[in-house]
Amino acid sequence: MNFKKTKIPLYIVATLLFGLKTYIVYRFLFSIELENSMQEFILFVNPFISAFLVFAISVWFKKEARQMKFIRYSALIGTIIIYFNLVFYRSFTDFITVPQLFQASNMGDLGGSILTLTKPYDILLIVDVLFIWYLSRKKTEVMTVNYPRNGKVFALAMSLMLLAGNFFLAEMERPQLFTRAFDREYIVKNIGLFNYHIYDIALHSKVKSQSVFADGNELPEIKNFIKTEVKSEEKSEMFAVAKDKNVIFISAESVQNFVINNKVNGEEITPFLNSLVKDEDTYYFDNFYHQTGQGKTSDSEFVMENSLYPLPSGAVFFTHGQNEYNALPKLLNQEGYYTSVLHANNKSFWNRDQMYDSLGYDHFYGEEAYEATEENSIGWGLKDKPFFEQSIKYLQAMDKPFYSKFITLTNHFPFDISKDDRSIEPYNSNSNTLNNYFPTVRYTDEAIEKFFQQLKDNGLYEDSIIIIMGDHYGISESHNKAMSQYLGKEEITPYDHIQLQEVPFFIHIPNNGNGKTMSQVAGQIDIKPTLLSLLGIKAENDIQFGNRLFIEDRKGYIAFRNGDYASEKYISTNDTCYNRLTGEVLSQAEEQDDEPSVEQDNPCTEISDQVNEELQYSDDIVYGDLFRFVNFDEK
Ligand code: GP9
Ligand code: MN
Repeated sequence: MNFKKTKIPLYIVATLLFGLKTYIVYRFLFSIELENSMQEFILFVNPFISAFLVFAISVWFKKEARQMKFIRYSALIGTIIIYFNLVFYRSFTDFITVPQLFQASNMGDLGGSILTLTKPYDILLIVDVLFIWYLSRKKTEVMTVNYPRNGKVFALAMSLMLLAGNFFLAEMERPQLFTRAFDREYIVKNIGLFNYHIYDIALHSKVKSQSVFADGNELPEIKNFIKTEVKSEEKSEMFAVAKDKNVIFISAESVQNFVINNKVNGEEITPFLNSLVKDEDTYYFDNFYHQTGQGKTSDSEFVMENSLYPLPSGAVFFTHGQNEYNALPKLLNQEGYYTSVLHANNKSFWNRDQMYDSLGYDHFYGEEAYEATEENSIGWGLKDKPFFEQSIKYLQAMDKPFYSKFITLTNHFPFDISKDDRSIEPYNSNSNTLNNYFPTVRYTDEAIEKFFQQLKDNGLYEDSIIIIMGDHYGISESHNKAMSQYLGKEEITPYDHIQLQEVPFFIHIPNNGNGKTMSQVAGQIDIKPTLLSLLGIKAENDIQFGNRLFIEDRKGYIAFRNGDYASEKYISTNDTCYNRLTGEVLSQAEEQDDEPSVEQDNPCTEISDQVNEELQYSDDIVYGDLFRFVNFDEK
């Protein structure tokens, strides 16, 4: 490149000024949590990269005036975007999303309070814009560039390389940042506000385009399937046993069923949950599976409250938070329940703030409803014991009956716990994850025990039923070696892997007296119909894929998101059909000459076909947002 005079191109100056401003805003005006120096670094570089990406486009304009105009207006529009996000953030502790932009009520509220949400120093946001504006008008001579073609291509290549570098760092810091998409704050933190908006627009255009052609004519077929294959007319003896009782639902983070009635280093892992197994007021399901996909906790919430399946990829909470649902909180609201979620984490995590509105929740007690200090927090935040303790006052103040969902946090990967909180010692294997899992599971067990006591002490126990569910696995396949050592097995086979997807499920009904262990195959999909039945709510028009757990006439299988399943007789996984009770291989697809052989007499095939049909129908409902065409109140 030949430059006649030394020039400082405006697009570079603008990049530095605007980038610096954006960084200051991220760092000091949004409260973005930074956990390590890598995150600090990414947050520092991404504003400059984003700014360069836009301003460098200017080199393609031939006319000086056009170049300057482009830079001026880009800086102005960028600043307006920052400002609106800032105002929105001050009100919702979240970043603007496309659907929120079109949600009149949200924006209406904001419009009214925009002045109160603006701080005097916000005016400083315009300083760099004014300066860029000034330079672009007065110093055109030195500021414009007139690159030959290869110079322009160089600027473009540079932009793309920087962007790729940014994405690479982000992916390293947060694997599956985009496919799992768990939190807007993470996305903004890693790729910046502007790239986040582009991502958000792309996501919602995709979601919209999938639902825009749906017109509800798929519904009769789906309803017919549910009528013939899923629902049952059988009366349940348990119908209405908990009528008008409060429902306290505990989603126990990462607690798997293998810890129940099991020991580590000779010590019981979950003495309290074990005592519930024997308790006469408790129904314990010992063949109960989680059915989550990539959306982890949020998927488990979705399955259990809708009795629909999560999605094959991504988290449905994130991608379809604006759909219409006929969820448990909504149905309970109609019956006069006050519905809420209590979870001491940031509200935008898993897009919960939006999704909980769509599910019909009255209130979400998030991070800010709790007092978290350095002493009472660990890992992901507030520890489970103070979490339950601080929640009691909210339960006391609630209108009765209430439905309250508690989501615990301490037993989350990487299973951190301080020595003081540790009642049992870690296991000893090559996996620190598995080793540390046991003491944190025990901590959660103790937290739940204390919570039972607090409910009793505060007069909340007698009128409530308490449900405890493990949300999903805590120990992934990568720890199979350590797991086989712990379980005393030679290896973890695909059959064992499916059995390890069992999570504990308890229904505790004070003064019931008939509690027992129930061993039918059950899963999170069954919770909604079961709970409605216990509360004496019929919801006859509901469209859902689960069964009531206290009747005999059931589907008899639990489908997993990938098409595997566990039925009363079989487990189907990895192209193999197993006897569920013995683990014996009944049929295996053999691959010969790269062609799968025709399977003969595979006893698993029949249910497999039905599982796939069912998953497809559930996906049709979610992708097509089909419930907008259903009137669930119709008699
Ligand atoms: C986050 C908590 C954990 O709020 O629910 O989510 P997970 O990583 O288990 O899905
Ligand atoms: Mn979880």
